[in-house]
Amino acid sequence: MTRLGTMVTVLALLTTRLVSADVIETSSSRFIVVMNQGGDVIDGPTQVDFASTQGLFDEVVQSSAWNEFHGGSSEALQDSDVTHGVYRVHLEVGTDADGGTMGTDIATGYAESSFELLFTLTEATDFNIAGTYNSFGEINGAVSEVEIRIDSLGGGTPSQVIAYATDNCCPSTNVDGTLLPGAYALRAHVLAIVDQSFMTSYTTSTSGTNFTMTLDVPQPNPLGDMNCSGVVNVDDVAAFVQAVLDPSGYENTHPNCDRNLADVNGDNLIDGADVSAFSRCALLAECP
Ligand SMILES: [Ca+2]
Ligand SMILES: [Ca+2]
Repeated sequence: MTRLGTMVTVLALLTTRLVSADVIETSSSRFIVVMNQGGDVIDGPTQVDFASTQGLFDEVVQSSAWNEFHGGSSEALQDSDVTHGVYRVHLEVGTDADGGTMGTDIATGYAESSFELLFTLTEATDFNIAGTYNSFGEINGAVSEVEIRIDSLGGGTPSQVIAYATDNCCPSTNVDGTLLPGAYALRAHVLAIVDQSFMTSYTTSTSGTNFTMTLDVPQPNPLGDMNCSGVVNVDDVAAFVQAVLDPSGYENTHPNCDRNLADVNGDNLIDGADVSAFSRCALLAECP
């Protein structure tokens, strides 16, 4: 091999080694649904869906159905927030057939809240999942269930259940692990069902979970961090001005930084309209 060839090979190896572990969040699916029947009155199903790669989903749905003798009510909520490498999931459901006449007719309730995030890891990556989960009610037609799992979607580490409970109040989980490169789904759901026509005991059923999954991947630099130091402060002013006024000059002086971070006001343009938002962030620590 020529000397030049050797240098190219060494450079290529160095470049490869410099690629750090990262995660690509590809899609998410989240929903909540409730329904009730009290005697001949039916309410629902009412369902709210949210499909997006990232972002906050914060919704509650309720349902109730009553007639003169029979009734039930249900509630489901989800407050989940997907940011790069950090997935915060809070799911709660409950259903109550207590208004019915036990054992004589139908009072039923159903509530479910589900979270799914698909992601791909480019290298072996450490993770932590910490939080609580609980369920109450599983007898003669009442069902409560909570599950948190990581499913392999091809390659990588095999699927694993992080937490599962039915009729078990309030354990907690704090799991560390490593996921090999591959495609995965983080899935969590909580479910509560009552059917009072079979009921001799519980007339309510609840379940819930509140946990955060954290992947050990680099966090992106914040908006306005024009010198890629990880923080936005007065040291970014000169680079910000250059990024706005002289794009090619900025890319020459900061080849490893992202000029798009100058779009501090988030309108997909990098121009003078970003100056006041940048100044508030860099000088007053009032960042978007
Ligand atoms: Ca900076
Ligand atoms: Ca802008």
